[in-house]
Amino acid sequence: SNNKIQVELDESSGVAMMKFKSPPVNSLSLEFLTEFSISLEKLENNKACRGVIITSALPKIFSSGLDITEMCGKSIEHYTEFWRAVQEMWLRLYGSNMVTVAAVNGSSPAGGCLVALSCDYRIMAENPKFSIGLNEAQLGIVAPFWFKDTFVNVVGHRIAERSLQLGSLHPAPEALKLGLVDELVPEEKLMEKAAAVMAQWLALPDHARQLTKTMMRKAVLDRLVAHREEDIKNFISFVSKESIQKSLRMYMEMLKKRKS
Ligand code: CO8
Repeated sequence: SNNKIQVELDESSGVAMMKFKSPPVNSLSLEFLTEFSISLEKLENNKACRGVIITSALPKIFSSGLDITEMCGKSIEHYTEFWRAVQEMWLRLYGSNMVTVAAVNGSSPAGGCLVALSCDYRIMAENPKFSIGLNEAQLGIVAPFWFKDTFVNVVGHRIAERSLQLGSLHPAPEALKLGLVDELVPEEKLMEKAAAVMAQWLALPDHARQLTKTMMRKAVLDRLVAHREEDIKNFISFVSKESIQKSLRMYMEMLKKRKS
């Protein structure tokens, strides 16, 4: 299927625009993740593409993170397939040879934050109603080690430690202060700014930039590659616990109640 993510490559600039369009909240379901990985792979293998800007086609939400329903009351086989798809997406995005810019035009909790953190540069709309962070602890779950590694590589150990323990969702201005995003711009300027940043990064020779990126990210990528099956087992045993299932169900109920 090719309908949850819009991809448009501008051959003249070598820049692809990738827009998440999976209402209501761009949650990262198995289907979404599969399409995301395939889209990235296609761009990666396309010589005409040197960079990708990732944003949301929905108002107010970049991505609500992993689809919680994929982690509730499903079979071991399903959890295995789902978790492999989460890993695959991250390995492709974090390890991408392309320049990746996240234009965060809405809230971006948990897995949504991971997507942004995995890019080379993050620009966020300056609306303080939009927040971003790895809030797993608030759901009674623990961010996997490679979520944590990615976070530490962006903000450093101390900020990551506090933010992860508290499961903080940081409003845009705070996210900027922490270095969780690189800059804030008025929402209507977001795409223009993303294009300008992309042009700046693409002004360098690809080869040197790519080798440098690999040098910076390889240790963290290799750690998941080396422990991939173990990480899946870990996820399954964690998510299969009745106490965790209960936390996730309560969290989903809280989301629904908050609405009315
Ligand atoms: N998964 C599934 N459904 C979701 C999710 C989600 N992540 N987020 C929202 N929804 C659903 C809501 O339940 C609601 O459903 P319905 O219409 O049937 O009631 C619908 O989407 C719309 O949501 P809201 O009404 O809440 O929309 P708002 O615009 O008011 O708010 C937000 C949007 C801010 C995105 C809000 O929905 C929110 O905070 N969502 C939860 C985000 C979150 O905490 N995600 C964490 C997911 S966990 C993760 O990504 C990493 C897990 C790592 C694994 C650890 C090992 C176990």
